Amino acid sequence: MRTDFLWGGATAANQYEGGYLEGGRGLSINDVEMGASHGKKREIHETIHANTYYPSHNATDFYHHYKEDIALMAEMGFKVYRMSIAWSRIYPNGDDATPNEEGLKFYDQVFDELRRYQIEPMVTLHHFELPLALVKNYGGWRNRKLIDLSVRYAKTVFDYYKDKVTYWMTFNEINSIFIAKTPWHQAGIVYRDDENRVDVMFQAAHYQLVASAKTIIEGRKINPNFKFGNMILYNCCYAFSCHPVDQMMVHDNLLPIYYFSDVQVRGYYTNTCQAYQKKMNGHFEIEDGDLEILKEGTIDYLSFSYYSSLVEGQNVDRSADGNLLDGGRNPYLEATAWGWQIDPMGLRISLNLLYDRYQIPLFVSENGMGAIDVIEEDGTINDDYRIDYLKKHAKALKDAIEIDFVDCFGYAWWGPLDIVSAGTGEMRKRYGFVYIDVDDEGQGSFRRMKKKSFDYYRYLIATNAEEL
Ligand code: BGP
Repeated sequence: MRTDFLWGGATAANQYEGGYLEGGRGLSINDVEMGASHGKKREIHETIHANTYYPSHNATDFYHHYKEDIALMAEMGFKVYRMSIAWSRIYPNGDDATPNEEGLKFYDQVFDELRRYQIEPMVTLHHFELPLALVKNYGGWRNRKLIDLSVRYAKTVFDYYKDKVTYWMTFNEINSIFIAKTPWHQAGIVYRDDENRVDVMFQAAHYQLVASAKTIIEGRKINPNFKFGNMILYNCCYAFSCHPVDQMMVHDNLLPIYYFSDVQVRGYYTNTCQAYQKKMNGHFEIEDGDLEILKEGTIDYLSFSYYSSLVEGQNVDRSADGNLLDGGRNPYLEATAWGWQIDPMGLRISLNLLYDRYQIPLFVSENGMGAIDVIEEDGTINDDYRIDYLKKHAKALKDAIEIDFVDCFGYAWWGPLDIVSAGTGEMRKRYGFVYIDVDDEGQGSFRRMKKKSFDYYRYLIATNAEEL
């Protein structure tokens, strides 16, 4: 593997930080989302209800443990740590006249701590964490005003951290607006009875694409050395049979997956975008200047999340699950307890498909498996299943780089320390190499305990995956 390969991990503020009202932070959309047991929908409230558990309020308390946690990342040998900044820590209501100094200070201390261990921060500006006030006062991303409000927030943090952060990402899983069951996470939108839902979705998507491009244009003026990436949810999808119709169904399945990256890499709405607009009968307003902004504000690298693969076709058993996706069962693959099909070769295939399509550097910004971990009598946590998942996906990554000549410069394991599940709000769906003692009701000591996989990832990074 290339010696400068960035091994590391990834988290999101709303799933990890906690301290939801500390340091002047304002409420974000996650703070009114209840937890849910496996498989049920997370209930969204208008306001915070008394005596109700909201997983993001404390999450696993990075806010008070960041020094300890970053030391654990350093002990594993991390070269990069992908994290998000919560907009509502910087502008509590999203549109405040001045930024919240305590919020700026918190992340400044985090970046200084990372610097102590030569860990490169990679910062996501929008990871499903819209300030709640922007939903109430503007209607979320259905409102064009959010373009300039988000660019203003971005310029504030670009300016404040211009000497500490080089790698930035605009929107996490920007294509999830087309894939998730609701646009709440991605766009802070709750559909109104009188509106055309498809048009609202395409309009919000357009505003976010313009915002992403404008953010990049403005960021480059602040520091021309900034490296800007996007982040898409990638759906590795196989045709269930060699029937040509099944293959065409795979093609159609990928239209929303490529919709955003086509614009963010190429700088315009491609035929794929037009095909999806036509397929969905989606219409939206484009204002003068928008297309020029899209053309100029393209990205330097493409990042994506990959967890599992799915099957598409005329006669599939649609009982499989995945990251925001559902689809066909693959009889050749095992699945996690949450039904996500474990497919290391799928990561190699995805890297090839994305690199062939875009020919720009790639970064795996999320990969991992959620599992139920058990603490043995002797206090050990023997997560050999997680070691097996990591080992095989690292091998697939290495093959893509060394055999297929894909230009991939880094890999971030999702949730290197246990964090709250986005989909279900559960803690029992654990991803980490470090167990954090919090349960599905938010109770526990918050004590950090290394799992067996902690030493394996440290070994993998130390040997740069030479001995998989
Ligand atoms: C992606 C998000 C992450 C993370 C991941 C795993 O959609 O970018 O925030 O949550 O999914 O999903 P879950 O947490 O539901 O297991």
